[in-house]
Amino acid sequence: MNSNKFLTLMSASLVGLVTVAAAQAEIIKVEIPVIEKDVVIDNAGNTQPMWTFGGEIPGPLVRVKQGDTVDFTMLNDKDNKESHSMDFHAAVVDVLDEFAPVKPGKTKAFKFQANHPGVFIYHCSSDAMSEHIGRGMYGVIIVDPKEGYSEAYPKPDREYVLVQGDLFKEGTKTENYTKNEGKQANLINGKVYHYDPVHDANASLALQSKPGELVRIFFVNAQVTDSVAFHPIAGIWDRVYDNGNPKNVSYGMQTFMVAPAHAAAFDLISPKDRPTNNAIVDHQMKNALTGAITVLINNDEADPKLGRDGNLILR
Ligand SMILES: [Cu+2]
Repeated sequence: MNSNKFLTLMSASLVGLVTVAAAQAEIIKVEIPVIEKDVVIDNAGNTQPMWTFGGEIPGPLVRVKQGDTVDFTMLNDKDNKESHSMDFHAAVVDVLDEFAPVKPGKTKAFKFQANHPGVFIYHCSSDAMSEHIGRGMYGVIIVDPKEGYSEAYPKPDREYVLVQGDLFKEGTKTENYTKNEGKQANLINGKVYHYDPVHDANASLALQSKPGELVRIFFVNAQVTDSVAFHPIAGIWDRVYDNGNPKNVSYGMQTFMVAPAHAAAFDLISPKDRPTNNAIVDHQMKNALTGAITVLINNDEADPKLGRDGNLILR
């Protein structure tokens, strides 16, 4: 075979491979408006002026699989006062280009390929980033591994997303957000004691599972400055996947430190033979006792709709 012919055959088979890979990966359109508005921040219905992705804290959950391309568009609502931006931690791009802020009434669009599996924060990175994050501009993107589930990364019975954020006092100045001064409470998925009927009589939600089920919690620390010491009281993390990547696994963990703007996936398996409850806390008590406690109820009456079919962030 002459070398030209060989090269032609080689490139033909490479094209074939590329086509097969491309057929599996998808382009996922994600459109999120930025809205500055009063948001309910506790179970009693109190509100505070916040800045949001999509009108809620955290913003909408984005879920893609490894290799997919995210085709993202952000509209900074014309009634807003601030410039805003989008920083996807799952993206490898140019901070001065894709993550640049846009003024009210303007749109920002960019694409990126999600090449690393895991759970990642997204947040606004406009100046001062401390205030934009501190006022609620964050959310979660899950990039499922291209291999799917395996012995190393078993299919869970239920999945939940928990995002811990700060609640600063209304009227906090920009420089105080940066110094972490004026923090009033902790938000779990946007509300103080959101899923804790033990500490808050107004709480109407808790995480639920049946005894023996594998519950996977995608946890994101969206606080401006504080780390989170993530611990399931009356349980042990069966496995922790740092950054949510199945290759970064630790077994039998009690407490796992999650840095600001970091995330991990946590597997919890309750006893099969009895109903139990867990209090999932930030074991830094200054945070737990100001809102960062989540109750997981394990019993046979668990609602089959919770933690399934895309219902990962209970609102
Ligand atoms: Cu912003």
